[in-house]
Amino acid sequence: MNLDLFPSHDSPITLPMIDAEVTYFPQFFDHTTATQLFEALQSSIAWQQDDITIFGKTYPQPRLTALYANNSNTYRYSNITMYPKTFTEELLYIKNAIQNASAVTFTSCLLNLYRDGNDSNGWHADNEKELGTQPIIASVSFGEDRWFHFKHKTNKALKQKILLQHGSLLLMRGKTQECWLHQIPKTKKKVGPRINLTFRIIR
Ligand SMILES: O=C(O)CCC(=O)C(=O)O
Repeated sequence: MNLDLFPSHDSPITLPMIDAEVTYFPQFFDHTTATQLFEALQSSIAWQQDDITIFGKTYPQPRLTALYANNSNTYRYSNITMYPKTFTEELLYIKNAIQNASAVTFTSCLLNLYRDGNDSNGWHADNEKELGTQPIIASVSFGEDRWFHFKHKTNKALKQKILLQHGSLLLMRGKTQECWLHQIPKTKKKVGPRINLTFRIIR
């Protein structure tokens, strides 16, 4: 199965995936609000570029990142330890909006800034032990549209991809992180910056 989703309407879409619970809200924030939030985040967030070590080789991470939270819990992945800063006004506004929609209270937000089509996020699952079992991840996108790919961990025939649009929300729950990997691939298309926020519960 390889259904490419390119939503053209505003109501939530449940992605047709087994072993997963993924819902996409194309226009969670309206265009004007999303643009204001994108611009505010681009300038107010303390963006950093870390080195990552994969299979013993060290590279600059192909995007900028930041971690914000309402506790001091760190987040470790790919040999990086991130230390959170306190939520900003804009982050609290976004967090409240997604908490109202999802009925989940998040502690932390990992942000990614993809500067252009060369920036990417390789295949992974959000399954670090500090996220607990069956983590709920609320992923908000602002700026340039980018494709988000899923592949099933054991059944190679199962794939899915969805275009993450300006102002959208993607909610991942249940067995999604246990059974699927996801990525934001590089693109050869000339694209501008995109900011992604993944709200999580980090204990
Ligand atoms: O940029 C995205 O939409 C994905 C971000 C992501 O997978 C992550 O931060 O773990």
